[in-house]
Amino acid sequence: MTWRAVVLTLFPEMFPGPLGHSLAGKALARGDWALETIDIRDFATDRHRSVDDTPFGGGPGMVMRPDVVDDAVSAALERAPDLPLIVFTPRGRLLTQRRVRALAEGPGAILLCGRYEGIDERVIRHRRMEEISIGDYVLSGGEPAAIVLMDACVRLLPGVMGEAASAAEESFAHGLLEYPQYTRPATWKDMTVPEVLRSGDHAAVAAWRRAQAEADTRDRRPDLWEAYRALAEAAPTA
Ligand code: 6GU
Repeated sequence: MTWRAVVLTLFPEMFPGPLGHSLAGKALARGDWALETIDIRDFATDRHRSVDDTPFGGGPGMVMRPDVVDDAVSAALERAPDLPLIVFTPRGRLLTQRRVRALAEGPGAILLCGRYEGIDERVIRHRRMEEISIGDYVLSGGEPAAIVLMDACVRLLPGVMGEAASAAEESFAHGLLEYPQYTRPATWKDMTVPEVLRSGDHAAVAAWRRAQAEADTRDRRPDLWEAYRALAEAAPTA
């Protein structure tokens, strides 16, 4: 069964964008996954085809109208009634590899991209949308977030990336950053690749990589390191 993404956006020309290239693009061409867009503006009802209006209570910018968004969502659900409905907003839960994995194992997703200062809260609640953010910074719209989510899911689909994907995914699932990588030449700009990586001693290589992953996680991501340590304390061989 083909993994399916239905994207609701005011900017359908932004898709497939980067997903039309590289491994995701090849998988798309093969039919390993499918991407459809729905132009939210097609559901505007007035002469000016307006999709947004000024916020109640005042403040800058515009808010996407609930009636127009709801009609666009209805059209998506008619096409794909069994897909989970996700809206991208910096107010959402942070996207995690765990959620990506679950979505990749499912049939796909309907992805609603908000623009401007947001979407009227009532349509989000009426449709019980799952609100997702991709990080603590502000984008001008949800489109890049939708591309991020699809990229993360598609690379996990069977046959898309093969062994490399599962290996990298496993490392993150263990809660540590990936170890650093090196290739030829062995010496470059006075920097030499760690001897152990060229030793052929697989156990020593594994130990070195593990130590590097732990040190880098401790230095760069104290949040991940704390969670990892808490887990290690509960189950010492994890
Ligand atoms: Cl999903 N949308 C917007 N507009 N900004 C974001 C985001 C989403 N995630 C992080 N920043």
